[in-house]
Amino acid sequence: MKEFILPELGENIQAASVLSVFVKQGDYLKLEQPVLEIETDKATIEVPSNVEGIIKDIFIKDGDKVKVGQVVLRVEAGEESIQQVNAVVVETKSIETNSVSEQPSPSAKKEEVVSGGMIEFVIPDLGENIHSADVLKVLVSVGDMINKEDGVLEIETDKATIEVPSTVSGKVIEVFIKEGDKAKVGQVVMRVETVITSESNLQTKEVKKEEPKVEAVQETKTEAPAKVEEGKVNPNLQRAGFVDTQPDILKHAAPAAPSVRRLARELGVDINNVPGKGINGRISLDDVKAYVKSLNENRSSASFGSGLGIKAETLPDFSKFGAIERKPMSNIRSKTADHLSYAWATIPHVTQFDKADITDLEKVRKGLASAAEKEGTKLTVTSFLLKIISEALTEFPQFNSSIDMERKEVIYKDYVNIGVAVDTENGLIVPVVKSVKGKNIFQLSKDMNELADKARRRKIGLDDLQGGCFTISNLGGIGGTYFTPIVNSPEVAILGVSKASFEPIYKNGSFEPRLMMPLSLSYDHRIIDGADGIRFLRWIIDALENPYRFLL
Ligand code: CAO
Repeated sequence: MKEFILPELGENIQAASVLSVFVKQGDYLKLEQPVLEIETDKATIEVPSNVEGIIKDIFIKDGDKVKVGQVVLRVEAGEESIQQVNAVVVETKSIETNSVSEQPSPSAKKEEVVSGGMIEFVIPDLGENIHSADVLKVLVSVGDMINKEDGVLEIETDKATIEVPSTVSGKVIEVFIKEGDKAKVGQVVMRVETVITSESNLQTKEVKKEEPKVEAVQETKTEAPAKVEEGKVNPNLQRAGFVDTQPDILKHAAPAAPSVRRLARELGVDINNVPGKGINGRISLDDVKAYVKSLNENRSSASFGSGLGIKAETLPDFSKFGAIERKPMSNIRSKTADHLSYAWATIPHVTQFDKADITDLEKVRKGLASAAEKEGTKLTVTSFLLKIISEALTEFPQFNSSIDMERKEVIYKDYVNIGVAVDTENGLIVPVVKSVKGKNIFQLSKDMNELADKARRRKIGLDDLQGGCFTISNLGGIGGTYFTPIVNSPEVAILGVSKASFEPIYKNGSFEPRLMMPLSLSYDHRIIDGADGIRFLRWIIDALENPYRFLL
């Protein structure tokens, strides 16, 4: 038996709090394997083992205070351990032989059960149409003990960099490939002196249940230690010992190299939750990093409402200054707060201001009033804007796009759906008028009024709120001059419309009273440049100022 005691932790540090115990009774503990995570006054430290063997007793648990020199755990190591491990292997071998000879099953035949068998590990199938790859790194050397799923090579195909995991456990006897080589699928990478395959482990367990043959163990005990030097732990057998002593975490472990597990542990993520993108779901360092990144993104976007992922400042006690009343935020308000905070924080906004002379448009609108009435609707400035903007989006496709920064791609849309901000008693709602492109101005007006009505009566469906390409926010029915609308992410632009009013405009050598409507176009500067911004806005203004030409 060997004891693992808490080592010196540094000057003046006599004790620490145990944050996590990584091992449990029955685990096979390896040298350097992390045993504890502890917290001292100065830091959080992972304490590695300096003993090796099967853990028999653990004397501390999470939350304990542990002192330097205190016994943490006891392992059965050295001779005792070897013998126990040998017994497992020998027993395995003898029973295996029995069972195969008595009942030759197909699965038994394909076993490479015995320790000491040689196996060649070849480059596995790398996917459709991939026949070879460049070897970036060889992760094993002659003499290494490797486990199934340990990384053997890092290779680069046309499509990705992949870590190739071992399908065998054992000692590496020869390596035939080196860094910089071009390796072909099926090419021999290394020769391994095998220990026990996972299939054989399963079979062994089954057979052992039926026939716990003690004599067989003793009878063959002399054969198996052939590979063990006296007094020394045969690494092959240590691995074999994992048959029954391997910690659960390794038995059902997600496929990942120790370095990858270490990184996951250091970053505080459960490796079993990390989606592996390698062969057979193998997890690479990049997969762990990508997973942590996605967690962070989700975390910060989840807290946008409370301040963009930045720690919120503590609010003062307002009641010190006068009477107050606290009311819960409505669902719409809280969702709007989150969404707008996200858009504001992630989109580099530019807002371009200009004015449209809608004097003639107003004449057209009034001229079409009775026709609109016959159609069962009423035309407003917003109806015209819907029609004009649908054409503008076709003319300027970058305004009808979304950005995928993860993949560094721009998504261009062939369809045109336009959201219209509606002021309701319950807050701002943006229903989306669908398939604007094919519809005439009366139909658009009808659609918009129905949606606005539904929104105000709280009858809007989820589908009515989705799929927008661009948003119009018209505050002109209420008032105001200019404002800076926030782009309705993942769209890339929004048109703010303010109240039209008569202004003296210098035209044909004299001032004329013209109905001028202020426009504020906000856009995402990542995809739209300033020049395009003003071109787009001027195109809309030109259409508003020449309604006959536009409508015809
Ligand atoms: N300048 C001058 N007059 C305007 C105008 C403008 N920019 N916009 C609308 N009008 C006129 C209309 O033409 C209509 O005139 P008539 O009474 O002569 O027919 C009148 O004002 C009322 O229009 P409306 O507001 O009822 O209809 P609309 O189709 O123009 O707008 C809607 C519909 C849903 C956009 C509007 O009702 C609304 O809710 N606006 C608020 C949007 C909002 O809250 N935006 C802020 C988002 S960010 O916080």
